Amino acid sequence: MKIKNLTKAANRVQKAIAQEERIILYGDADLDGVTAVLIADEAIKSLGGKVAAYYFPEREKEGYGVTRKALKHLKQYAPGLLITFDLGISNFEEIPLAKKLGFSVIVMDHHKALGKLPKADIIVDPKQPGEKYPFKEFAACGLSLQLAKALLGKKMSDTLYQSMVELAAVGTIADMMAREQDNSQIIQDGLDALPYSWRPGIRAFLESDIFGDDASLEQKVQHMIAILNVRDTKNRRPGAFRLLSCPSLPKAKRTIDDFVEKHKLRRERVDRAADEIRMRIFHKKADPWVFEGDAAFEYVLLGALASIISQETQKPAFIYTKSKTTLLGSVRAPSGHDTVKAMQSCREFLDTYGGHPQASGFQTTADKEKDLRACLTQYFQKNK
Ligand SMILES: [Mn+2]
Repeated sequence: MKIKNLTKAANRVQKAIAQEERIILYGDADLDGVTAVLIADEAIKSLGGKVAAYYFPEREKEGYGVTRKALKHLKQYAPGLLITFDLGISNFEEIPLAKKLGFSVIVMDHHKALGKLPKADIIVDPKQPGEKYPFKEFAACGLSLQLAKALLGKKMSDTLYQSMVELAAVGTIADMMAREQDNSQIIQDGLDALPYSWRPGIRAFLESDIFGDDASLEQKVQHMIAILNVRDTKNRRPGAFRLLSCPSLPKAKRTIDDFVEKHKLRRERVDRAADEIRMRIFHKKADPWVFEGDAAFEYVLLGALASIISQETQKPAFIYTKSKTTLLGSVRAPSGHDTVKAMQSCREFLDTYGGHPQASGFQTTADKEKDLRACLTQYFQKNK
């Protein structure tokens, strides 16, 4: 059995390659999105196709998903085939806009559909209504690997598969997807392939001295992921994308040195902000959840902060940055909580929200802060 619309998507990409349409790969800037794009890129190139453009939205500047800013930039490539990875399922307005600009749109996402589906040409999302494929916990890079398999068929050589599955494993682990069924196969194959990688960006890690002598492969991968998570976007390319597609080993090594340094500085900033939050919640031990924001909390650190605080307190943690007008937040929660459902029940106080039950995000206007806090407090008192 195949994932719904996967063959359709593969056929559409095949047609685009054959007819030399402009193909645009559009991914979330996190490691899952980046590895998903890289896998699709390798599949398309190995079939003789070309990719006209890559796009990774900068969340802090333009928001999450398919953004208007992105479409403004990408319309120079229309008409063409736009494929989105790790996002798109909730872009109800932007996808019709992309179509109006002349793009065919394939959405490859693994996020839950919010009640309806965007009007894309093809949607591959194991969590969409009507999906019969039993396994739903793919990361976007796992879906991209399935697409590559469908695209390449018998042309998928062992070497090609190994080169793709190492990326899929890294992205699946980074996205903290359940390590079961299809995912455990991806992770196992990927970890088997990784030590023999040809990819300069991975070779450079393996040959570096950043790991302890007795670090296991799994520990090395976790360390690698932490460093690849340094966003460091240049020319619209996230650091992980630049490093994992870097053709030169010496250059990859220099890039890693730079990222290690940046990672260290980032760690220090996270520690400082986490201390501030710990101090604030010290007297709120009875609260069933954490809701803390500050203009000084950097947007790029929110995910890390929410996950530290949620782990320490074992409560859902909503951590946000605020300007005079806007609140922008990241949410993490222990298993058993559904933060998307929580926000759904308070949606009148939110502009946008979405993600996974245990890892999500939101945006709203500053004047709704109090009401949002009150509404969610009520929700978490009822749903501890
Ligand atoms: Mn993802």
